[in-house]
Amino acid sequence: PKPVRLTDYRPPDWLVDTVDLDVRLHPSVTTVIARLGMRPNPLGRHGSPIVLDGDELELKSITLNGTPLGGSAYAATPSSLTILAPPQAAVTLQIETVLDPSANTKLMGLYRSSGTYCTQCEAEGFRRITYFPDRPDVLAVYTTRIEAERDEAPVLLGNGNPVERGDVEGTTRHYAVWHDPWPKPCYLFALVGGRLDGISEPFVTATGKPVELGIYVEPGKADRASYAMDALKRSMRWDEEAFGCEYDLDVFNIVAVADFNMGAMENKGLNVFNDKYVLASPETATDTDYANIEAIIAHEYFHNWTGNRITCRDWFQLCLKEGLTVFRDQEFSSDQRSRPVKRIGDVRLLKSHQFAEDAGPLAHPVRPSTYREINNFYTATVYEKGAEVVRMLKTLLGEEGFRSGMDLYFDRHDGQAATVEDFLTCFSETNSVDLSQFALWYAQSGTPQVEVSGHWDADARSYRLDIRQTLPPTPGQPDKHAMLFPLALGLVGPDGKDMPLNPDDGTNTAGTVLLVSKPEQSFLFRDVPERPVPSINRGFSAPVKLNANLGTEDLTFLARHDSDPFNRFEAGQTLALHHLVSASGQSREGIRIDDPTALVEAMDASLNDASLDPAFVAQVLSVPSEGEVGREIGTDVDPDAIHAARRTLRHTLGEALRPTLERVYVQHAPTGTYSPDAISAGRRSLRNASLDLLACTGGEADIARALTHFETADNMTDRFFALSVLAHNAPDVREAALTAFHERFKDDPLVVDKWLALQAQIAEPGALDRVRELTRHPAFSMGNPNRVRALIGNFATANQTQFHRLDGAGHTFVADAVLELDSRNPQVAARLLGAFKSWRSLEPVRRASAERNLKRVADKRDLSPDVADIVARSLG
Ligand code: HT7
Ligand code: ZN
Repeated sequence: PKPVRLTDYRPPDWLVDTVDLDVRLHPSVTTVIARLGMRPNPLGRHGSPIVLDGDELELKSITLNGTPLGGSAYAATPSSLTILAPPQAAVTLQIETVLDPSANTKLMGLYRSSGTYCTQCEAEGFRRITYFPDRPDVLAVYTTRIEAERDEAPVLLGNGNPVERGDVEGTTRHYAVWHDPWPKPCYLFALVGGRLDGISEPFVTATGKPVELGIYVEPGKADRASYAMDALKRSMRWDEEAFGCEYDLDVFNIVAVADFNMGAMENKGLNVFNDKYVLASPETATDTDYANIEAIIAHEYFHNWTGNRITCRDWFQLCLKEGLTVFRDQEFSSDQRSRPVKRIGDVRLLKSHQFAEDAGPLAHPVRPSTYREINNFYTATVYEKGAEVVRMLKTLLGEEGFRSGMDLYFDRHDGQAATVEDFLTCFSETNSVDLSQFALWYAQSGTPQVEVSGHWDADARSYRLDIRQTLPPTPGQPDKHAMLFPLALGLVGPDGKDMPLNPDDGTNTAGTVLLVSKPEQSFLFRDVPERPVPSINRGFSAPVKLNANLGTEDLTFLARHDSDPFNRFEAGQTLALHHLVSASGQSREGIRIDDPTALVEAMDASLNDASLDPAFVAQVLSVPSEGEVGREIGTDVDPDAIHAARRTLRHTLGEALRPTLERVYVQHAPTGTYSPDAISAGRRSLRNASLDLLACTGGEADIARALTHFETADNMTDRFFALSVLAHNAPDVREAALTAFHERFKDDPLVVDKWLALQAQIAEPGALDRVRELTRHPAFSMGNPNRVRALIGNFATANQTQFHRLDGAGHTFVADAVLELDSRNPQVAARLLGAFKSWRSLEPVRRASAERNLKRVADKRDLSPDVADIVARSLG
């Protein structure tokens, strides 16, 4: 397909005011009759034909203003329908099409998941249901009649409010009518029909309006939906309190389905979820699952305002809803749980996914300027970096300044399809600031590299920070401008306390936040009587790669004393990173920290500090990922060397910290029945991190402890964590434990996914054979995205040594899987291919094998646009 460019945007020529749909569900021949109330757009080109999008549709009939259209009045293909010479006035266009939901393996449009009819329309799936101007700036009011066999689909759900339901006389069929009064783009359309169990609860909004909340799941699983319901109610209340956003319909429904391309979808009043992000019980879900459910339920709910009431003008503006909504869900989770621990987790995710994306051939701006396949832009850059940009805006403007801009945005753009410029204008207006340089964050790709060096002048009692920013070249962007970003700063005195900051006149700060805007800039502080250690980019105030030039001593000091929890954590990570880079024999900087004593002491200090949150200490104990070490090394990366260095370091930590870890393990033993709350989860995470480091030593007693932990666990968090410790560290007991786990949970696909994922991650030469074998296991199916992600996705993204095997067999296996998946589900195939994104940084032998396999994929005839786009950019 031809590239779509942001600069080519034109308003639609025709608008749609109303959509009346009549959907007659049938497993293989579903009929859709769409009645569209349309009119010429005064802002469009006068006299233009009506051009509608379609995809794999079979047209049955068309009428215009009640009159059937003859063959010469329109041109129809499976991918478009053009009404050639429509009157230039309001018209009613009625179109009848048929489609086959059971044959829909792409899981876009209307499909069947385990016998349940459901839809996925974002980004361009509505055109697979009926011919329509499938673009987000066409907003219409929808009324949907859904009809089905009563037995097959007793539950019939649509957008908006229920209006009517009944039996179709003289048949075994019934129907339901739903009306959504809020104009919306077609990507927010949804319907569901199936045999589902549900739970419901009432909610009363801040202004006293009652709302009936419903969560629908597969029969027999309703008892696993209560945590999601609780998270939904907390989200609704939080959005009222934090942003003044109240819900606006009589009902809000969530449906969990087993086959879903992504995590969930924010359809108006009818969110559809991957069941992985709804279903939870202590026996089947881990603490991480609970936290993800809470976050994703919140995220989709928050879209009701940031995405639905105010939507995107075009798909280039995707970050307008996604980045902003991720920021909002992060804030929600921070308020529900520990803010510092949430921040650490979010930054870890950002670094592992987004920094990796920014450093490779798939790098793109938060708001791309061109795309060939929009499905490939639901990325860490649009979502996570997009959220960081909103976070920086808040840091720059302050709590009140940020809220005033948000208030204006909600007020001014309600009911509209908006742009990033519209969003930023609200903040510049309410705060009287020029945000034009800040806007570069939306346009320039790549992670800024920030070099900072500090100089204390004992005589002048002053401290100067010299800052240099560079932005590396990225695809299509060889040269960059300097960015504007907030760099939160502390100067930590020898007593471990923050010194007062006295910026020199002319030093550009807002409180303790430096405003960095030039390629090179210095900041001067007066009245600094002793040499401080600078704590820079506190709370990760800017999404940059920081090099603060701090030595081991200063980093150890910060790891023990920094009052900013994020930087206290980060100092330990930097120590570990330096060690791992040099221990893997790949240091290019000449930094050598072969002796991890400083790191051991810093970790020991945190383990012994009773004032620290256990969840925080658990984070302190985890060393940077193999991917992060590889990125630090940059070129000629040898995953085996990194893996070995990491394994050795963890072994060393386990031995060196043994007495403390053993005590912490005992101290944090469970005290009562399982509860997923943050405090209990934090205790479990520290206990499990201790178990893990001890077991890394391979000691007999340590493995026996892990086995007991596995066998006696009363919840999935502990059971699965112990299983994973055994799988990675105890080859002798691994198989028996894996078999016992499978035997116990074999009827639960979401738990079987954990079992598949774990085996895919074992960093041993047998992993590929094991994964191959598991693709033939009855539990595995190429048709279910969760299964594919669990087994093949984890092999490709979370098993660096085996995916990047020296003999190239890992690459060949994943490329083969991509080719097989491509004709079935291009979106899932394209995402899997994204695992090759860092291939250019590998050492030559592995790099050659990755390139060979990418070229093999590229050479396949009739590749989907999704895979063709990823492979072309990866090789480009
Ligand atoms: N807005 C939703 C994105 C989404 C999606 C995109 C493409 C293909 C399938 C999809 N399912 C959901 C989810 C979200 O970010 O909130
Ligand atoms: Zn979203």
